[in-house]
Amino acid sequence: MTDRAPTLLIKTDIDRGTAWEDALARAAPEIETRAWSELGDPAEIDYALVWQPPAGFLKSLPNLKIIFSIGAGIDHLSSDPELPRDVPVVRMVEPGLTQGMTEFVVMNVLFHHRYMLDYLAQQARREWRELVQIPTGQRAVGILGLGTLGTAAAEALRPFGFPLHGWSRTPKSVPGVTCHHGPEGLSALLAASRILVCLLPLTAETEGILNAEAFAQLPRGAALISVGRGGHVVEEDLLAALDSGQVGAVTLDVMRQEPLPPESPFWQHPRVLVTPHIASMTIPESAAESVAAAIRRQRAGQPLENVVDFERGY
Ligand code: NDP
Ligand code: OXD
Repeated sequence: MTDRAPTLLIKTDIDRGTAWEDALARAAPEIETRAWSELGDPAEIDYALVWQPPAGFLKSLPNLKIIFSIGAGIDHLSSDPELPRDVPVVRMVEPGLTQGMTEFVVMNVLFHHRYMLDYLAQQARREWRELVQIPTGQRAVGILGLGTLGTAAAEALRPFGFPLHGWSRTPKSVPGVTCHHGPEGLSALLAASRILVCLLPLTAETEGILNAEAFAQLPRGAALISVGRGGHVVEEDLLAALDSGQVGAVTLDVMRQEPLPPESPFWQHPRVLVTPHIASMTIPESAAESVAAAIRRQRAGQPLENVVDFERGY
């Protein structure tokens, strides 16, 4: 037995100074935090809070009790062939991350609904021209993924009056949303969606789901907001759909290769808005509460929430 404090190792995504350490000291003063650069004895690490740890690293921590993903997505962990499968992985569910994604989705739905790509192009040409605006009631929005983030986005979009559709793996009921599920429910969602938002996790089943077949089922000129993972999009198919006008406008926040290579045609495409995977970010101040709550549950022998099921892939 040891009386040392339970220790949490932190490997962050971007440099946030001591934001995580400070937030965890407030939320869980009983936990010792250790920065990535101060690992010390691997046997002393009880918990790891990580984004893109080097493959094989987590296996080298013999007393690990929980792996916390700093992101909602866990593909940065499941891609590690040596990820210890006997240690629960908890994905990030925290109000700051949800709020950020909600803001980004609402902003981009409104951006495309109000033809802002066209107006930016007109401004570049010094062209003063009004485009005929349709009401929100005539612009259905389809959301692929009705989980934490997709549901929050749908709830935030509801007051604007867009007809809303959502798609999940299992049946769902979300007020004000026509819910579809399973492979058999996908076509109906696509056929309805004048704006399509992808908020799916990247799994074996969802890889490449935004392909030529899917684009062909959208109403002509539909907009796409891709905020799940770059691996959902078959990039050549998207370029072809843009060139034919089948897809009319796109927001791409996530890419197959990040950073997006300089030679990518998406950078210069007049119908594409590129953002560098910033749709949302985990906020240490609010996320520390979720991490602290999970550690307390584990220490009290209670079941953990938001544990990744590697069979289903998310
Ligand atoms: P959740 O696990 O809460 O929700 C995932 C949703 O996708 C669920 O509704 C699930 O269905 C559905 N789903 C999964 N597989 C399938 C399938 N094969 N067919 C149909 N539906 C499926 O995840 P979050 O909402 O928290 O996050 C979603 C994703 O958003 C993350 O995995 C990440 O990739 C991305 N993300 C991107 C960010 C960015 O900055 N761009 C920031 C944060 C997240 P069911 O409800 O039946 O389980
Ligand atoms: C996430 C992300 O998965 O930031 O949370 O992409």
